[in-house]
Amino acid sequence: MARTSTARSASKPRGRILRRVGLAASLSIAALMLSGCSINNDVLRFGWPTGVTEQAHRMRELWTWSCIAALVMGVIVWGLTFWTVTFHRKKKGDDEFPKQFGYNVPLELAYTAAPFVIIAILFYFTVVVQNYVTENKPNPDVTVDVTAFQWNWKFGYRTVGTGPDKVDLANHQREDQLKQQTRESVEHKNDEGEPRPGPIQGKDVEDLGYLHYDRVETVGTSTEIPILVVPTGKRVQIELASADVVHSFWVPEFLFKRDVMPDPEANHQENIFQISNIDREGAFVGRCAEMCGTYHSMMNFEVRALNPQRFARYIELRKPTDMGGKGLDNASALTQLGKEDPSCGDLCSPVATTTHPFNPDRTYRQASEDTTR
Ligand SMILES: [Cu+2]
Repeated sequence: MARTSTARSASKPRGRILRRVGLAASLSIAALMLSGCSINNDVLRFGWPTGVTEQAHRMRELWTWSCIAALVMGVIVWGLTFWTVTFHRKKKGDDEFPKQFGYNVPLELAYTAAPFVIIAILFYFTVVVQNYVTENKPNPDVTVDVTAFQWNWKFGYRTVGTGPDKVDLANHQREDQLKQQTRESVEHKNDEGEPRPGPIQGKDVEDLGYLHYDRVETVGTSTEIPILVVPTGKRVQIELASADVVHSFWVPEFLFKRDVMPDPEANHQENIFQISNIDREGAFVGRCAEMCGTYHSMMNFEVRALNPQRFARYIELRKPTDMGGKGLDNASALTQLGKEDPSCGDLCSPVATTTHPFNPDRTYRQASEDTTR
């Protein structure tokens, strides 16, 4: 009898504590949910870097909601742990252990099933976002060829515009020529005069007939960082290929990188991806993210996002004269654009503003802060 009344009197403050803890937890969750309308703030980024593409924003939302889900689970687990160690400990003077819950089948089934449900939910949303990020839609506004080589980049415009305004800038003549040449020069014959398979998927390493060439190209050198100019607010398709070893195209602000393989088709690689929308003008550094040899660390480039009007003018300035353009190179076109549109400022700088050429002298030994850029 005495024991029951003690338990009843103890249950009052205990109930109050539990109610307060419950209230605090639901208030915090409600605060998080309400701020979900604008979850793009520093706290709810949970350390996620700032991206500039729609794809990057979708990945960040997945990260934010995953963190919130993990925190909710954390609060529940911490709450249960706290509740157990506080209210279900062996009391002083008690001869027996508190009630034990070992081998409680429904309970054990529940906490075995719960993690699977959580994994299934996380998996579902991950697949949804991943499908969005890797989705390629027909008729992108701009198609860019990216060719990686030891140790720099070549950017070319394959098509610009859509529908009747679409301009084909591919250099088909050069591509056909190259295919013909490489086929002739690399044809291997065995002693009986029959074709002999080469070392890469039956092709010779010298067979570069898969590479794309365009009539407007920007090639990086050891003294010039290549700049890839693209429009904001437009769907940009990027087609990757390497002229030698495996490289990787990485623009940190896109929060996306993809390996750049030689002969992607023969290597069964999906070498095409799209950026549905770059949401602001700016200069963004790009890097090779695959260890590709001696000067790998120097394989930087810059993405310059310009508004569609500026981009259209840039393409006009760069287009070959026989296509009605001015036939300027990248630096001259940007300089000219800056002259015509002084408000362009650094966006029209003829040289990269986010990184600079490295010293390719292998005997150069002086450490400098610059090497970290
Ligand atoms: Cu590389």
